Formats: sequence, C-alpha cells, structure tokens
Amino acid sequence: MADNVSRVDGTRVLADLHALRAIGTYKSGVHKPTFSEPHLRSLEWLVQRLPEAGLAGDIDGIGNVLGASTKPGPKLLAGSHLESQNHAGWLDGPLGVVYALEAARVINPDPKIDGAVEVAAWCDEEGHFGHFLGSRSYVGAVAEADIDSARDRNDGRTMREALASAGLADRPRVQAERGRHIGYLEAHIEQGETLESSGLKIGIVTSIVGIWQYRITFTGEQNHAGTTRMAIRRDAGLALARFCVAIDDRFPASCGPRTVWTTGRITLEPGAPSIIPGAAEMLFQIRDDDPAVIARLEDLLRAMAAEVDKQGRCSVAVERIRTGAPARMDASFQQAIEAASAAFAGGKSLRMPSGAGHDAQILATIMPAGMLFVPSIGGISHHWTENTADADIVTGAEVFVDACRRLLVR
Ligand code: HGY
Ligand code: MN
Ligand code: MN
Repeated sequence: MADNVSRVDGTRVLADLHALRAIGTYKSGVHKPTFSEPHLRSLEWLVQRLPEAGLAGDIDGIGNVLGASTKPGPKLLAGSHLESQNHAGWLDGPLGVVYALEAARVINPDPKIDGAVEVAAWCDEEGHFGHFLGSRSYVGAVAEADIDSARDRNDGRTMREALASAGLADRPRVQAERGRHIGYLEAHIEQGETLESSGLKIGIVTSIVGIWQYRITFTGEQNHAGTTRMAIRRDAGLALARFCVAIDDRFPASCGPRTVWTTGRITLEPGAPSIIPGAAEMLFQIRDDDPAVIARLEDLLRAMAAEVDKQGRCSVAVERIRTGAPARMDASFQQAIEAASAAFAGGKSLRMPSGAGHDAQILATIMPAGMLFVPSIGGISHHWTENTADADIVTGAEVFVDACRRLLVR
C-alpha cells in the first residue's frame, strides 16, 4: 500500500457512528422511522459535518441530504440512508453514510488526488412511506403524485404532512446532474451470516435483488365464535393461514436458488377473540435477482388465489403494490473494492449477491454503481441487536476509502 496516502481515522469513524446511535437510541439499537424527530436530527447531524469534508449541502424537498464539492476533477457519489426500521439496528444505513463522509474528509483535502467524493443520505430507503423514495427522487423516478399518495405505514400520516412538519414542504427536490459523477459507491452491513461464518471481512456485491410486494386480502363472513358451527364457517383468518402454508408447499418447485418470500404482516378483522374474522390481509414479498423468477411466482400466486376463490368459502384478491428491478453492480467497481480489500483487509473478500435491497440499485439505473459489505455479528439485522465488531468497522472504512481513491485516480 502506498504510504504517502492520507489515512482513515478509525476512531473518528466509530465516534461518528456512536454519535448517530445516540440519536433515537432504542436498547442497543435505534428507533428512527422516516421523518421521526430522531431521523430529522440525524439528517441535521450530517449537514453540520459536510463543511469539514469540503462539501456544502442541505436537506432537500424529499428529505435527502446531498453534499456537493466545488473541487475540480471527477466526482464520486457515496452514501446510504439514516432512517431505520422500527426498533432496529444502529448500523443499517449509518455505516454507509459515515464511510462516505470519512472518504470525503480524507480524499477531498488531498491535493495529490484530482477529484472529490460527494456524500448523500437517501430518505426512506426503509420504505416507511414508499420504497426508495429518496434515491428514486434523485434519479427522477418520483412524481409529485407519488408524494401526494404516500402515507406512513406506521400511522397513516401523509408524506405531505410529514414534509410540512419537518419544514421541507417548500424546498426543491435535488435531482442528479447527468454526467457529474463517475459512479456511486455504497457500504453496508451484510445483514446475513456469510462473511462471519467464512471468516471474511469484505463482501464485494455482484447483484442486488428486486423486491416485489403484494397485499393479499381474504373475504369471508364475520360471525359469532360460539354459535357458528364449524361446517358453515367462512373464516377469512383460517383461509389466510392455509394460503401461507400452501405458498411454502408450492413455491419451492418454481423458485430460483436464492429466491426468498416473506409474509411480514397479517391483519385479522375485527381481531376479537369471540368473532370469526370476516376479513384478513397479508403483506407478502418475493425477492430474487432474476425478474423472470419473480414473474413466474406471481403467476403461481394468482393461480393459487383463483383455486381458493373457486372453493367458494372465501374470496381472495392479490394486489401488487411494489415492484423493483434487480441490479448488476459495475465490474470496475467490484475490481476496485477487491484491490482495496487486498491492500487493507488481507484479501479476505468474497464476491456475493445482496439479498437486501439498497439505494445502490436505484443509482445503478443512471450511473455505474458498486457496494461493499462488512460482517454482521450472527447475521442479525432489522433488529436492535444488530452489530458489527469495531475492528471490522474500521477495516471496512479503510477498504471503502481506498476503493474511492482507486476509482477517482484510475
Ligand atoms: O428490506 C431491505 O432489503 C432493506 O434493508 N430495506
Ligand atoms: Mn439499509
Ligand atoms: Mn434495512
């Protein structure tokens, strides 16, 4: 490794991550839903730190933070997100934002490096209001009507109300200046157990899954739980439960090697112990990096719903509420991460697909994009016990900054 390069300050990286952890702390994690007070304070925290990295910027009209540089030469965009899932981990998102900030602090003042790292925090990656609204706004894929119809899945608050109460309603939304950036690089915790279980330190992401989301509703007949004989019941909750089991029985014959499917939320109406549910709803998700697999499974899902309908006890409706294209990560970005891993992580790296969705898949629609992962302890994420060893956090930062440097000076 060249020893005349400016170095990552690991202590500073850890201090920044702990400063963000202290905003909206929940047990050993955080509770920072989009546009919550802790999320807005975290965005402000980042805005305050941009000048020390030679950047200027603010929170834009959809809640993104974009820090831009006036330094001549090529620009590399880097970042991630600062909101969290509810009662979740302290590193999912902030790790990538702090690494990007550190890369800017190390590279931008260096006169030997032509070009600069620009830093972004994308709003609502976690989909409280709608999927990837911040990064999709930046690439020009969000219309005003999308914002008009967006509601917080936690409390039904409209996005317009949230933007207004955050003081962002009148701010313009910043959109990508085509050709400004050589590409986008994002660091993230792996959120799985592959790196830890194989004793590796860096994941070089090859592809990111597409996420397709469905609302499946079952309509039966609400009735008395004591006086309604079992033979005549039209129990929507039971129909939903049977459908979930049938998915698990029939999907494996049609899925791909890494396909996953999840029922993340079930609602029974009216939800009382002495009333047979007349209505039931499940939020269902399919993920794969091959759109043909997802389309095949959607056809199967609809065919299974039609079979239940035909039985005549309960009706079933399948509504697709979200689609997302999978993304391939740029080969030269993968090479830069691999070379940086050789220099700073003893070459303990692995090329691997991402089973999680990330803003990088949205940025990849308009520029070359790359991602690197650091290990997650026990593979846990989207839970307040999510964690990564300090040494792995620092190694990841050194690899990330070196990869940025390699991409800017190639
Ligand atoms: O759900 C995801 O894949 C991302 O962590 N929001
Ligand atoms: Mn994330
Ligand atoms: Mn997440």
